[in-house]
Amino acid sequence: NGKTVDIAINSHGSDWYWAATAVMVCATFTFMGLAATKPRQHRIFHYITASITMVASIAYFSMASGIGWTPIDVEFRRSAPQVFGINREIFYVRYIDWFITTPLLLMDLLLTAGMPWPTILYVILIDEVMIVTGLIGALVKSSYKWGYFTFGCVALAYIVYILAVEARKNASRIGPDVGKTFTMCGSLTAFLWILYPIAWGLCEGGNVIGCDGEAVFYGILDLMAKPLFGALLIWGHRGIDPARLGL
Ligand code: RET
Repeated sequence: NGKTVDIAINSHGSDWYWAATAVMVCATFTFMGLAATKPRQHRIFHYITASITMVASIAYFSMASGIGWTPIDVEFRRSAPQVFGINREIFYVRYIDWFITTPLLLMDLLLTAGMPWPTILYVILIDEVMIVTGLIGALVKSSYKWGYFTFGCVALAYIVYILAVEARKNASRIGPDVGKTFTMCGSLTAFLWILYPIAWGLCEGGNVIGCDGEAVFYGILDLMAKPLFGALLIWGHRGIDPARLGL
């Protein structure tokens, strides 16, 4: 489509997206390999974490190949004429990835904190609301997109509250090692997740950053929120018996 902004997709796709795909694939095999070194009843966090990077591998493979996006009309922006055409690439495949992987990330964290199932399921529902409102907002042309964005931000505020207050309390009650692992992975998550709506506002929302900038911004966030997060979580669980978490 000649009217969209150049996102460096050519005969072999996008190098940056291919590099991120490679990292996601390597992380998946590493987490699966580590699972194989443990007895079956000690593999739950390996399985969840490997699933996260597995799904991300396919999402990044799609984006690297120039698949999974649609052009959406954007507003003219005199201050940043370089970043827009008549329309802009919106990678809806990101949201399919997030719809599957953000609940798994929350399961990693909330199971570590030993939270009860009803709470976990409710937080996951709110998380799905956040992702779906983000997708709809990205596809809406008019300024109503900011209404969807606001719903998503309220959902995120609730999730961050559960992580920062309720789950943290629960984790430290189980033991100092569990508390430490949860605090490390939970803080990283709370910090990174708050940056996603900022990226959204500058990319899909306000069209302030171009498509290459979007690829780098979301890409770095995704690499820290999935492979780095996963490595820290699995490392944190090295001395923790899942039976102590009720698993
Ligand atoms: C959106 C826009 C609507 C408002 C909010 C958002 C938050 C998204 C988040 C995404 C996290 C993704 C992760 C991916 C893993 O790699 C949907 C951008 C609040 C928090 C962790």
